[in-house]
Amino acid sequence: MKKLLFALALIISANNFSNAQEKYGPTPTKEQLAWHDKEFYLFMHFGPNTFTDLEWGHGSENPNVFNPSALDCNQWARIAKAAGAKGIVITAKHHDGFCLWPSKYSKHTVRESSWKDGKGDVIKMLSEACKKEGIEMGVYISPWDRNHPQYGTPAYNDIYINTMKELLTGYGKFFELWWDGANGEGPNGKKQVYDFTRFKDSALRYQPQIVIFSDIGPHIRWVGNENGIINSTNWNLLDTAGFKRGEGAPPNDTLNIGNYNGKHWIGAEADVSIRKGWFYHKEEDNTVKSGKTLFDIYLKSVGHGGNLILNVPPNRKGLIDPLDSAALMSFKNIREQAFKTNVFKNAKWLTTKNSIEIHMNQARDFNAIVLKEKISLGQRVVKFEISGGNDLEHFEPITSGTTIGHKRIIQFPRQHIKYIRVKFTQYKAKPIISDISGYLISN
Ligand code: FUL
Repeated sequence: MKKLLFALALIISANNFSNAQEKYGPTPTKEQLAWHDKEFYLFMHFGPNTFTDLEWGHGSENPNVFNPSALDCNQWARIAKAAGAKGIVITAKHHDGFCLWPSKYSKHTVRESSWKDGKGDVIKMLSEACKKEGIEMGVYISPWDRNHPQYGTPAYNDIYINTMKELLTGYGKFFELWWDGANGEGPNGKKQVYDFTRFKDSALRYQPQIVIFSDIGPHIRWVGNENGIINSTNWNLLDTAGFKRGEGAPPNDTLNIGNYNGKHWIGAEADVSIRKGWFYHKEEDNTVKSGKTLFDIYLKSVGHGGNLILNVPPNRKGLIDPLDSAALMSFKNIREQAFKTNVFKNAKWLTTKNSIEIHMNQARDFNAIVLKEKISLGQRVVKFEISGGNDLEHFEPITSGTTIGHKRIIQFPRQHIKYIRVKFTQYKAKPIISDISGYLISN
């Protein structure tokens, strides 16, 4: 009886694991927090490469090659929404310099193409479509420009800023700005010395809420591979001093794991394409990943505390290909099915300084636990162990893990038990767990 009363006294509400609700170490800004909550969104590579079957256009392509026969951004946004994606990030300008909007600062744009007699604007159409569907939008603006005559001269830094300004002030709010790390030669064989400090200050002046991606942030980082996989140990922290974007970036495994004691909160965004290439190529139709493969990637990106940006490149018609949309819907169904029934839903939480126990009123089948840390107060858990049983006196080990962060999906062999304990065996500060749930995921 005494034991029971003690246990009851420890039952506290879900998001109140610790009373010491003080920040520990670097913490995310409110924009970064909102970004973490998006978890999954689409990437779209679209432009002359779609029509020339290149991955890196030369910048000397005839703009007339860009001529989608049935472009429909509403179809993109509809499919994104139906797939559960929170937004679309589009290559407004890739390395070939071609602008999907009629930029004043370039002569290599949709205006120079015969598509819609040079009167089209993909960015406008997409921003309207996203608004209509209630999803968000972001832009990839490649600093590397293989077309612009000024590339490789200081003047190009101003041109890049003006180009950003047009996009960031003309089409409503964007949630994300994407800077890839590639930096090659321009049309005159020169390389550019980018003024990223000015680029960043300008972007944030035009859209203070925007979250900027690059190898090293400032807000979110690359994960060191293009397979969509984040290490199971994932710190949202990174040291950036002395590092550059592109060739001067930290080693890929550092980007994949983060820095244990990193000075800045820079979350991980896993990028991957649904197909072999980033742009649509008909001969890669047989490389479209299955819903099951995409779910596996999801478990290793979102399930490892980061976000997943999944590239779904429109085809030459200017539509998401039926093969890709079918895979997206299968992915969505697998996700929904997997996380439909939280077996811990009506269970009691019992917490101590360094553990959480879940007491269900009967044994249930499950093979996955989802843990969330209250990251607004910092990332704290270093290691945990999960055990359980049907008798409070006899718990057997089930599995163990390392970091948690925004979300950690832990899988293990199927259990049929009533009691579960997550013990935090190493932490930087008192763990604050905002949620715990259990699922039976079919494989
Ligand atoms: C890289 C680029 O070089 C690829 O073409 C692609 O856009 C990928 C997402 O980023 O840096």
